[in-house]
Amino acid sequence: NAANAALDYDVLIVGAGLSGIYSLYRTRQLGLRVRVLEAGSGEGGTWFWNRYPGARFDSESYSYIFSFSQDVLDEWDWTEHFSPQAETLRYAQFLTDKFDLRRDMQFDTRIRSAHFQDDTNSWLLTDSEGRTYSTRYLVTAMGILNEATLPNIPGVNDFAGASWHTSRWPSSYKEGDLAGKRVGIIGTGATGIQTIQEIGKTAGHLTVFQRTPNWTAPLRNTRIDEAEMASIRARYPTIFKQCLDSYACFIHAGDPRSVFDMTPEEREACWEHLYAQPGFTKVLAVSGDIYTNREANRLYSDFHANKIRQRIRDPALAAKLIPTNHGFGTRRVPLESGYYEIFNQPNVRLVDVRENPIQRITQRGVELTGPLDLEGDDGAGGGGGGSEIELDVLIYATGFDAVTGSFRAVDFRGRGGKRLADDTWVDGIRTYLGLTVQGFPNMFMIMGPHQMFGNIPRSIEYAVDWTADALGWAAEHNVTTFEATAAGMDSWTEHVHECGKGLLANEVDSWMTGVNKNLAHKQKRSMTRYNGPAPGYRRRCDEVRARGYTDFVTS
Ligand code: NA7
Repeated sequence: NAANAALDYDVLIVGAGLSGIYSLYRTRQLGLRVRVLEAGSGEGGTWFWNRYPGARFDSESYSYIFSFSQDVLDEWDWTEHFSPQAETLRYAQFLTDKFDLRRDMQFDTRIRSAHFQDDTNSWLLTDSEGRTYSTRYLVTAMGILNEATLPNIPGVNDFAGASWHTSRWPSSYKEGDLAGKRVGIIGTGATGIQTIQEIGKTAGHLTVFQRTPNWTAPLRNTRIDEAEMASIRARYPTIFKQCLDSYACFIHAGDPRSVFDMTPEEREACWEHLYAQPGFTKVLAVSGDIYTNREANRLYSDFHANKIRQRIRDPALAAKLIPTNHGFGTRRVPLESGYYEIFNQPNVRLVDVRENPIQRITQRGVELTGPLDLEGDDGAGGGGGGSEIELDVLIYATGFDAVTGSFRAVDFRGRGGKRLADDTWVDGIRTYLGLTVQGFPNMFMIMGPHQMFGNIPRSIEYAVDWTADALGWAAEHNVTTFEATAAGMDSWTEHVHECGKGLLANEVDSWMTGVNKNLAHKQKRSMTRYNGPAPGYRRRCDEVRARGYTDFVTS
């Protein structure tokens, strides 16, 4: 219609990661005028940006991708059970090429603001170059781990050597280039662990600055040969069905027994068996009470603590690598390949910065508050006071302003100029279905807060399908405003909080509970994700669609 024709686009999608790729594919099928705006110089999102050595899935490759196209399932081969970054990036590029999506993608375009226009019921986006884009509908596909954060340590910009955040690994720095270098890395989350176990193999000397050890367990990655890929391909329908039926969309079903239904011997045998399996088996195929009952969690944590002790030669070092302030699985459990063994190597040293805090980053390296416990010559100045560890390369594996970070980095303004992060969410995140926000009409969030964070591609696929159906319905009904209600948002938000009750993970600081100690606005926990079962989440959203979107105000 004429009102739509006055706008540049029917739909703008911010982000060309997996969410943006599938959103474009589905929106184009609706015959709408659509464009993807992406800050990077290519598609792939997470897999475009995170190129640090060792970056890979720790979910089975063939379960952690899209199911929507039989052609893609038929044509694409996975070469490893847990795909490395380069292969996953190629998968994103393969999708883009296959469906000829690139002609509607605009790269090197960083959106700075998105303002709802009350008079025309449309969105006006502005990029960092000052260019503007108008659209009826806005789809955010910005990812949940996108805004990198550096540590709030004095002197963070003073280091004179080479330095970067893991999500900005320079293409000029290949793995072998660290050979002979004195390398430091701050952070031992999923990213730090993958990086450390890889660069520890070649770095001349690696110092790991650890504030909180994380629970981690073996990934057990192996290659997939042609015959196995054929068998996986034949099982795709079963694999996706298993994912859809399970709590968090993974292929591993939980153990219906309570930890206390088993004798200590049965438990040990069961956990040993799971520990020997690849992937998240040891995280997800366990008894559910491990994540809700303190005693059950303690027993399982003790099991894993023993495993760590068995793998580290020096008991004092093992003690530093065993988490004490949170139980197993109450933070995201990264999976590793030789992580603990790396610390047995003479070229790798662990510095516990809880015990010996970092005073500042200097021109030459990292200055600690106390003296270093020296074993051999490691270039650190000892003495009675602080100590400086000299480095050639300093890597920040310090994480992200997760989930809401992208909604802060872009200045989102809804009706009446109301801000998203700083007004609507200032006292806690509020959404309707994790897909929409009252006061922000015509805006749909793919992987926004209050979404399922389990198997992310499964969540993306559902959120995009739901959104595309809503867009199709709106186009068909000549709808120019589609907005959640305040009551809907309140009751949904209450439901999300209700689902999160009793989960030990919600009593622990982590990016999943909205905490980032480097950021002033992220000191308190918040409910960032949907904690209920995925089938229940989908049922609720399906019902809203089946009712004909009567939960929304449309006109
Ligand atoms: P995470 O999991 O948020 O980890 C960040 C790490 O950096 C963590 O060990 C932090 O310690 C550490 N950190 C952050 N700031 C500091 C300062 N100032 N001093 C010392 N140490 C610090 O991010 P990742 O990138 O590893 O992983 C994010 C997700 O990406 C991951 O879960 C996967 O799903 C993919 P802390 O624990 O806060 O004490």
